[in-house]
Amino acid sequence: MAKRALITGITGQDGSYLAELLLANGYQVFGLVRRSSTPATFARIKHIQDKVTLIGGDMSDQTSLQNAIIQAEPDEVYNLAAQSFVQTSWSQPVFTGDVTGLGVTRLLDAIRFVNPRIRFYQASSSEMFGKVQEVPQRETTSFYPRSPYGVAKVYGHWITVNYRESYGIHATSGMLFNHESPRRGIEFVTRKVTYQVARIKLGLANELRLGNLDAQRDWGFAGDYVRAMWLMLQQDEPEDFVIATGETHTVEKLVETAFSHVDLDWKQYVKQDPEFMRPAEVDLLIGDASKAGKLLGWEPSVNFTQLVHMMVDADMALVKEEMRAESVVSD
Ligand code: NAP
Ligand code: F7E
Repeated sequence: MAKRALITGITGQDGSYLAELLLANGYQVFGLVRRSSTPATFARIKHIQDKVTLIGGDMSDQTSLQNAIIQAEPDEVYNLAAQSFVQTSWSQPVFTGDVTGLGVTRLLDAIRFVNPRIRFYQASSSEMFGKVQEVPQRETTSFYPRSPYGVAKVYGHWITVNYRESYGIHATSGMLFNHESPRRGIEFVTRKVTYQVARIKLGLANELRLGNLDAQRDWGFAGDYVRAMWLMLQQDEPEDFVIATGETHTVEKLVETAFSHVDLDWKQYVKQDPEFMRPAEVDLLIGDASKAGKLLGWEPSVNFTQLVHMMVDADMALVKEEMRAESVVSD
């Protein structure tokens, strides 16, 4: 019989890649979606919407989570739903704590009541390492979060460990470093850069306003990282894993790589803007995924330069499409 999986956050970047992967692996896929007052377009999962079952619910609502689990009868639950933008977590700290932190407990408790044999994946984050206590960061590195988002993710991590130890649930925390793709939200720095590079190249814009160019991140490809999530739930025993490329680059290097891919000099277009600086910064992230390599056989297939080029190429095609659509409307 086909395995069944419930994905919270199915409409997000990772949710869409994970749904594709699970469908390809023969799963019956269910996804939790929030109500919206405007017609929901579900842009990232449009191409697979007839193959998945969407269930209404919200991470802040216990009843809806319990109902989703009763309805989906999943073998595996992947908790990807979160208020995931670090900058917003300073302006909406309580909401972030509720959805990104407490939401994990709501979901785990629903699993405990409905069927504690369900396997559970928690989308933990390198933001938990924050002001890093060790370089590179590994599973045993102490946490020092630097944002309300990072603090909420530390809570989500420990409640996952706690439900594993208290109730014997097959619960895993995947500590994933930044991962990106052409489906990345436009507010995150990689996509903000690649989309604006395309607009500048095509004559629609003439500057790119950014915050801290010195921050260093370990950026990988989202398609590789959802494969690691699935592998974690196929292990006999639940364990926590760091997923990362083991390479780090500055935001400035990201900018330079993106602009030079379309033969532009970034220095002519990039302006620093205090609006995009954070109250507390995570200066350096670089992960050691050797445990995942050894136990899961996981390794990344896309490197930094390939990732940036992939995203610039996709945004060049997207902006051209937007220009065509615009000219049809104005005709
Ligand atoms: P994303 O694109 O921002 O997607 C977040 C998803 O969560 C969306 O489907 C969103 O639904 C949903 N969501 C938000 N609030 C919700 C609520 N109250 N109830 C139900 N659903 C809600 O994030 P992502 O990049 O795919 O990341 C997936 C997960 O991994 C997140 O938990 C994130 O914090 C974590 N993570 C991400 C990275 C990374 O580099 N991408 C690294 C480590 C950990 P709407 O479409 O309705 O907004
Ligand atoms: O920022 C700097 C910014 O917003 C990366 C989320 O998926 O990964 C993500 O969190 C860096 C930071 O991602 C701008 O200060 C400079 O140092 O792309 P970001 P993030 O904060 O690292 C982790 C692992 C997650 O778990 C999160 O959910 O880039 N930066 N100038 C900027 N960042 C943004 N967004 N915009 C700028 O203009």
